[in-house]
Amino acid sequence: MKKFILGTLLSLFIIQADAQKKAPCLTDEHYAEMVSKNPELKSFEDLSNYQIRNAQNNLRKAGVVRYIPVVFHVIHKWGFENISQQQIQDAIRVLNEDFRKKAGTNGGSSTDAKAVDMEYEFRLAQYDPNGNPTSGVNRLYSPATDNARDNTKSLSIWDAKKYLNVWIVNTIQNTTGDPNSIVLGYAQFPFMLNTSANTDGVVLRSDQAGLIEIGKPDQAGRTLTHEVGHWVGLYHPFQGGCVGNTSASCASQGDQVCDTPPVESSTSGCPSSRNSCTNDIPELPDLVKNYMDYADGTCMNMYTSGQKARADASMTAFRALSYSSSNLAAAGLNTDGTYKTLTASTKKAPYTFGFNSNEVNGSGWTTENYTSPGDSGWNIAATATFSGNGAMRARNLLNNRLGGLRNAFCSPSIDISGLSSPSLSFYIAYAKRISASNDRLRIYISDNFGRTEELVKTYSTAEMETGTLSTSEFVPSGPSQWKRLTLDLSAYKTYKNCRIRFELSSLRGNNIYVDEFSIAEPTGISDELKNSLGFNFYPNPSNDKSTLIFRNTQNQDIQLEFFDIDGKIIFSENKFMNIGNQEIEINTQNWAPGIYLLQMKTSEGIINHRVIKN
Ligand SMILES: [Ca+2]
Ligand SMILES: [Ca+2]
Ligand SMILES: [Ca+2]
Ligand SMILES: [Zn+2]
Repeated sequence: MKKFILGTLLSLFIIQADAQKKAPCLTDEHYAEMVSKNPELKSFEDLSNYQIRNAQNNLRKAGVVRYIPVVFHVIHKWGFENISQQQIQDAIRVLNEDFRKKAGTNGGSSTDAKAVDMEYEFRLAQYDPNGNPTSGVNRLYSPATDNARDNTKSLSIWDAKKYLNVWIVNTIQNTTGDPNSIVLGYAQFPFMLNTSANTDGVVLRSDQAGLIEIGKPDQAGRTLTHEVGHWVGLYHPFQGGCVGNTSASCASQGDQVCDTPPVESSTSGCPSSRNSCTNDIPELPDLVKNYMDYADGTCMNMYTSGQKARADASMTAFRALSYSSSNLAAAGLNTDGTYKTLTASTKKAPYTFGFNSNEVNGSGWTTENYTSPGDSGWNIAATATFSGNGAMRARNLLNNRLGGLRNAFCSPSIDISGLSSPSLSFYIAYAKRISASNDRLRIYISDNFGRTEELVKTYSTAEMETGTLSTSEFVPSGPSQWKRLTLDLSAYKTYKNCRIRFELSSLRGNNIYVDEFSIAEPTGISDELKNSLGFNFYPNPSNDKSTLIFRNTQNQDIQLEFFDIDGKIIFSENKFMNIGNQEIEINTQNWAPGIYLLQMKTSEGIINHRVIKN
């Protein structure tokens, strides 16, 4: 594919740098393989190109943006290729900036008269094909993340007629014939959707997704821009070499786009000018900065109006469903590209979860271990608990290596909008392994199933530490080696789908445990109030009935409510009570076994109390 010869006296450095990215894109090889399996594809391509050529007059009006729902399938083997949601968001950012020629970016700064806003934008899906909530990212363990090809796609794919599928992988199989090549990505053309829907989409190396974390700066995140260029119907400008060089042939030869001059072979680096074909009429230099050539990502800055017309005709012919309003609605999007407002979660705060075996089924709690399978990531274990028979545990001691390991667990979505000042609390047990242990526990909050999230708090080792430094596995010996941490969530009190994610970033520390999660009105006040009012509820666990006692400080209304694990009120009473010691008998006979939250409101404040029904 690469024909131009570097001058013999050019430095080895340049030759090596060139060898490193000789085949950034495998789309042509992928297509050739598909044709070899199905030779009829070639005539279908010709027919499709004829159709696309003749459809280019019916273009969108400027200002009409097409939005495309996207899903990222992250195929990983517990390595750094299991990239974060934030890095995926960054990949989408670059993609949208390039497709929209956004001001302040490479594309926005292009002064080339041919450069256009493609008017496509991409959105992580909010619902999957079955209508289930999603962060738009689907993680799957498989060794097929190495040397990935189409076999990787079959592990996980959403309806290609409705979503752009992007597979994030560690490495891509190199079938270029050049062992020095590193393949960065490849895509499939729209005209193949009808015949090859189960391989449609983009395969991308994890280090090509965005610019943060493991995203490499050398291609500036634009490998995805290039591959999605193929996905909307564009060829390389060097397709066929110096053909399509006249006004009579430009629409049907080469890249079949007339305002891209023919290019003999792919461009590399960022040459200030290049003119690889001199047979074009009029004779023009190569568009070295075109996103569909192979210049460095930091160099690329434009799609042309001719490319936009071809993409539009291709998309209209083959992918119209993906940006239809019905499809956008199914993916949780409005036609203007904004996200549909979510209905409030059925789980409502006050909410409590104890990680115990009788609570786990249907609880909606998930682990998202990115870099450690098994025990060294988060799992519910009975080894040590603050209460009940389970707690979340990470045997972090086993992660004894330099930092960067990230492992997480997530609450279900909870409607916290009924609380006046929501407060998160949980119990933690943690010890260092060595004095230099420097683990971090980060608390993230999301109101949209984790698609976007905000960092609420980073806990240092000092803030987490409850046990003494030990080089053997830390197991808290009893309640004294646990402590309660609380976080004010008032800033998020409108959240109707509040999801809390605990992310442990390991750095040579010891094991860590979390138990007794709750989101309720501030429970610090509650605990003091319990003491001052002599509050008690017994027996707890309750069998058929229990008694609540407290000292009423004045003649007043007392409001009493019991919530189940989903935050649904199962008992409510508002009662005028006289000053003095009071007892209220609660009949729990008909309650399902499980965890309940008792909430008592007096003029002094709110008491939250966890109740167990046997
Ligand atoms: Ca051309
Ligand atoms: Ca030329
Ligand atoms: Ca527990
Ligand atoms: Zn390509």
